[in-house]
Amino acid sequence: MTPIKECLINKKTNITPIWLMRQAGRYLPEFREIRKVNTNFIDLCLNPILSEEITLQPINRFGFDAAIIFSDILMLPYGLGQNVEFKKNLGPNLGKINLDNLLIIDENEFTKKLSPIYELLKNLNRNNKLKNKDLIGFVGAPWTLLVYMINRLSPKNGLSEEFFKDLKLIENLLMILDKFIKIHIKNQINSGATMIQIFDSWAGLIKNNYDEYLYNPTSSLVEYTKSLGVPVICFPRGISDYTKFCEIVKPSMVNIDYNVNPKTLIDKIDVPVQGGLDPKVLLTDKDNLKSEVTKYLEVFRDHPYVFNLGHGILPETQIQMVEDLVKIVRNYK
Ligand code: 1CP
Repeated sequence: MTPIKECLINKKTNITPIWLMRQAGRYLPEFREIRKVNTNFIDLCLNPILSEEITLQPINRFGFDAAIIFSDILMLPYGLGQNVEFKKNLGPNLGKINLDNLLIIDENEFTKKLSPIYELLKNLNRNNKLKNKDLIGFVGAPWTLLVYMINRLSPKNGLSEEFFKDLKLIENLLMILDKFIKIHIKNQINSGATMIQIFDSWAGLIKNNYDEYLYNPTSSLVEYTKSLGVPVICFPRGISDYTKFCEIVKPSMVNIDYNVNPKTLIDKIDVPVQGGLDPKVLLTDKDNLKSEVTKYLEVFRDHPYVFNLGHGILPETQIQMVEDLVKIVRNYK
């Protein structure tokens, strides 16, 4: 059994498994090399040879306990026919949506468009490089995908009133997303994903209507993934009440963000926990890293815990700090 599965199933806590969100990415010189000559990000995600190489880069370097496939949450709107581009210094830039087209897209067409992602998973399973490690597939949560699909840009500066002006569109999109996110989850599992993570990176922007935008749509995906016999990790970044979230949504494990105080959470949470460390700590020094990492390890000493960050690793992170991090976690007794 993989270390993370042991942690989830046997609640064994004497070793702490580790992997990092965005571990395959811009902080790695070997990733930047590939990226330099592959300027179209979507094409890179649809290239199973290169995306396999990128997925394995952090595994080969650091020996993490899980590989997360190199892909993006915005491949789903791409699969639905929405134009998706990544622009330098701007981030994602999506095209206008056409609801009539979205309502008639069928499962086969969608699966065909995203087939290189499923091929990537099959190839990773074939080459045995992930012995005793999990292979994590992922999706964006309905709310976060809705935000990108309607806003068409990163909502870094928040959402305007304008965003909610067409409630019928929101309702229809949530229905379409529930259907196609499930198809994407099923396809990833059938191709060899041993775990699914649901990224709700913009959950913190939900101000009311938690049932409609957070609890109901996420519960539907969690229930579905569990029915396929695969554990599901939720990352509802920025919400104020992780305890309530876990009680309602019942994920196999929850990834906390760096604003959560682990000390106050620990007494109120029953599910296994992942993550928490502020990625900015990796931009400081080794002594500070050690004391911050140890805080999490101590608090979760008797609780099933997978080491990870409270959001993705930052592009400016030094390799040495990641090496030190892995050592600190591995040597903790
Ligand atoms: O070179 C580059 O400029 C590309 C940077 C990059 C990378 C490496 C993007 C653009 N996406 C990815 C890969 C990626 N994205 C992975 C696989 C790699 C890994 O995790 O090891 C995953 C899981 C994601 C997930 C993702 N994409 C999320 C959820 C996690 C999070 O960080 O909150 C989100 C919000 C996206 C959208 C996205 N993709 C890329 C950008 C710049 C953004 C937008 C971020 C924003 O709105 O500010």
